[in-house]
Order: sequence, then C-alpha cells, then structure tokens
Amino acid sequence: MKDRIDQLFAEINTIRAASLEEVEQLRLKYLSKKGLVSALFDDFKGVPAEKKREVGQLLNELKNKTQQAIDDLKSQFDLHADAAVVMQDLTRPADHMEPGTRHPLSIVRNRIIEIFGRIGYTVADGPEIEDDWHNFSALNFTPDHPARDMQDTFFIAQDPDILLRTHTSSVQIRKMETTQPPIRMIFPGRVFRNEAISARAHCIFHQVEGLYIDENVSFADLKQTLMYFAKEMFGEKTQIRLRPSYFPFTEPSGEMDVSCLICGGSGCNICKYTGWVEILGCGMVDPNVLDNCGIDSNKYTGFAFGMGIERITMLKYQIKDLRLFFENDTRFLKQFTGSF
Ligand code: 2NL
Repeated sequence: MKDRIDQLFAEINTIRAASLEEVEQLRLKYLSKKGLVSALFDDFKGVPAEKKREVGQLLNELKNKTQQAIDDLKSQFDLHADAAVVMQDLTRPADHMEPGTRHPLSIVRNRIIEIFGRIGYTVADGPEIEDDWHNFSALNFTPDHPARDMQDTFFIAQDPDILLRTHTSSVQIRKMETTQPPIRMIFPGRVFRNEAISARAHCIFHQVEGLYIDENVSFADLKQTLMYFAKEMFGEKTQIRLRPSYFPFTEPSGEMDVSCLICGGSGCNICKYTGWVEILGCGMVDPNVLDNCGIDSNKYTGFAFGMGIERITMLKYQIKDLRLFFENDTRFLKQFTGSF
C-alpha cells in the first residue's frame, strides 16, 4: 500500500494538461469516486490498526497534493490567464468602444452658428482672460458699475485689472478695434461670473453674442434678424416680443421673449403662465462703444445681441437643472442626438 502511495506521489508531480477538458480527465482519473486516489481510501480499511495512523496521514497528503496539482493546472486556463495570452496577440480585434455623443450645449451652439451662418454671419472667439478695457471700459461700463465688483467677477490681478471675461462682448471690442465695417459676426464662448452653483446658475457658462455694423443698420434690421433666428431655432410658429431694457453698451436696449414653445402661449409652468419666455438681450450699439473702438459713429450704426446657450438648451430640451450640463453623466449626455 505504501508503495502504491509513493508511486502516485511521483505520478502527480508529472501531470500536465493542454486544455480544461484534459484537466477534467485528470480529475476524474485521480479524484472521482472510482479514481486512483479514492481507490486507496477503500483499501485503507484493510491496513493493520498499528499502521493506520501513518498510512492515513500519507493518504490525506496525497489527496491534498492531487487536488492542488489539479487546481494549478486549471488556473492556467482561467479567464485572466487566457486574457494574458490574448493580449500578447497584436493582431487581436480591438476592444469595443462606445462612441461618445455631442454635448447638448455643443449641439445648440453649432445650431446657432449654422442659423446665423445662413445670413452671412461668421464666427470669432478671443481670450478668456481679459483686461479691464476690453471687458468693461470700452463697453461703456461706469467706474462704479456693480459688475466690476470683486463679488461679481473673478479678478486675476488688480491695477491694472486682469479678469476672467464676464461676457464675449470683449471679443467684439477686439474685432471692432482691428476691423472696419461692415462687420457681421457671432461670438460663441465660455464666460465666468462669481455665482454660487445652483439649478439656475453656475460660475462658468456659455454665451453667443452677435454684432452687425454697417451704414444704415436699424432697429428694424435687429428685429427681423432675431425673428428669423427665433423661428429657425424654436419653430416656424414662434412669435417674438421685445420689451425695453438697459445695458451699458446698447441704446436703446431690449429683451426678447418667444411665445412659449411648450404651450404655444396658452400658459403652462415653463412660461409661468405668461405665454412668453425670455431668451436674449439686445439693442443698438451705443455710439460711445463704436467711437471707443475707432469706428466712426456718425457714419456707422449697428445692433448687438447676447444669449446664454444653457438657457436656450434648457428651453429646447426641457432640462430643469443646469448642473446636469457639467456633471458629465453619460446617462444624461447620450440622450441628445443631432447632426451638429
Ligand atoms: C444678455 C444680453 C447683450 C450685447 C449683449 C454687445 C456687445 C458690444 C456692443 C454692444 Cl461689443 N452690445 N452685446 C448687447 C445687448 C445684450 O447680452 O442678456 N446676454 C446673455
């Protein structure tokens, strides 16, 4: 019996397998009920009482060793070992990659660019870090204007003031300083204001401003251009209305509402039962601003407008919380498709 045990010990040391099936064959051969190791346990009954202790110990060792050897063989074929072999194969097919989707703010920005592009507007952007002149002074902001307050704007340096632009108007100033009319452009970009983050506000957001300067540009041109935009953006049935407003850089100034795209004007909770939703601010460029940029305000007039891309996107897709735009949860992001 002891010889038989030694023989099997030696044999177990040499077992090899080329596949999981072969491992299973080995397991059956040695460890199944009728296997070679199990058979020795049957023979154990005949071992004389004084040898039982020694032989029993050896038998258990043999059984454990066999089990261990078979487990080791098996582990060569488990998923990870398999993967390691596959990874070495440089001709293997590539891993599947889920294609990304365009961010809703990009879809809407691109759509705005496309709509204005059709009526001759080109696109420009400029620096996000600005000086006081391009962000405030050239735009007719008075020295004590609240937007210049540390509370409202992110300053990088003071005296001379360097700050994160609070609107893309600074890009328009740069354009007007270097280009004579006609100017017909839109200015999409990221802007910064010192706001506490909530469902309706964020310290980083996106704007598109527009500028048209030439001889004889009138308020009627402004109104017609913005009506065209509203109908292209929100649908042919969309109505617009202009309410008087104030900006330091336009005179006169207005805010434009569109008829509620949800209820069509009959009243719902999106339009707070007024039938109208505000989408942008606009006005005739203040002659001081033109003169500040070296454009002759006796010869040229122009209009400008500005809108928040987040706001337009929230209205278009009925998104109720601004924070969704910045969290980058793909369950949110992949709900938006569009050719833009
Ligand atoms: C709003 C309002 C507006 C402008 C932006 C502008 C730029 C220059 C000169 C004159 Cl360089 N105007 N931009 C004009 C009126 C309104 O934005 O509510 N934006 C989110």
